[in-house]
Amino acid sequence: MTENSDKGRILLALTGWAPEVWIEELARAAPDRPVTLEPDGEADPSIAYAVVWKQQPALLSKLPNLKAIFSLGAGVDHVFADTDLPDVPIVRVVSPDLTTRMSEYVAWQVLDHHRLGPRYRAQQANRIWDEDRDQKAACDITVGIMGLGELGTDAAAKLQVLGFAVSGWSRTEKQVAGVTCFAGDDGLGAFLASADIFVVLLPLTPETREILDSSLFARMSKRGPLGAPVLINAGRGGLQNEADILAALDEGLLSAVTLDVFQQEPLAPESPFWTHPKVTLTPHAAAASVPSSLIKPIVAQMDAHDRGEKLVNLVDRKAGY
Ligand code: NDP
Ligand code: OXD
Repeated sequence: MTENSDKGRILLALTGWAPEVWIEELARAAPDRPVTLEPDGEADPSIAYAVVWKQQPALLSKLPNLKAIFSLGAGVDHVFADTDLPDVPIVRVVSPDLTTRMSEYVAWQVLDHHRLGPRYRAQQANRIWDEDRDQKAACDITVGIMGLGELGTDAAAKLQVLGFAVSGWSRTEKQVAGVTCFAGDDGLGAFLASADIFVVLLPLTPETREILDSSLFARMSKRGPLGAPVLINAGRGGLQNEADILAALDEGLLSAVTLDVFQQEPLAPESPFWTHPKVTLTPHAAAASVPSSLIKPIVAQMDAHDRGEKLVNLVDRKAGY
């Protein structure tokens, strides 16, 4: 990893992910762009681009010739956790592979709650044969999606194919086929009253931090066929107030939750979420970033940028996503 290149080097900065497969994929896609692996590369003038998942703070701002930062996640809160960021464009992941994986996860979890998966698994564990003869139809259930972006709109389309009614909530006004759309603070109350199962696909920003709290749960509809609402959070752990979720489950304000993301990851062994009977959890596994799907488009963007073309999937720094 010492050779030079006219195109400049790529800094690969990863926390918690094994680097080998990313290095291999970069070498395949960009043989003319040598890779430096963090923590090497400090202040290296030959580094042109950074490809990051939770980079070390204050590293990128020291690179004098950095042209852009590529996030290996769709979410970019991990990039902004570094408060000393250079003023270069930030590009995030928008990928059919990642989107498909997320919609699979959403469909899986919505169907699991709808078809009483947690209840029947508990019955199986206790050898109880007890069919619920009142199983609702999908069309009797409204799924409310918080975040109608790349992931939310695809999930909305696929849930409709399964027969669910879908509503959605976004920051700005949107029109999404077949979806009853609400936006902003003004639309939040009506949105919360509109659904039975809530799927959270929001980015973590200063506006959305701990938005999933007792006051929000109290505003969710309890008139639907499921009684108390179900919450599925595959966005970010920072969106949720975890003590409030546990209290809401115990008080019956929520009937069940699926959580893929947590305030602290990995989840601490002593967390009550592991064993709570109304909690289904997965280890931030809803939609993985896969090197063979993501690296080629990232390198294509580097090449396009070097030719003077516009970058796409840019992060809006002011909005924070
Ligand atoms: P997008 O940026 O495409 O969409 C974000 C959506 O959230 C938009 O509809 C946006 O509104 C809305 N939003 C943002 N801020 C607010 C707010 N304050 N109030 C209401 N709505 C708001 O993101 P993606 O769909 O690509 O990804 C969403 C998130 O999913 C990521 O940020 C990441 O955190 C998470 N994720 C989790 C994964 C996992 O494995 N668990 C994998 C991949 C992503 P508007 O349309 O008006 O801009
Ligand atoms: C992402 C993630 O943001 O994997 O893409 O969480």
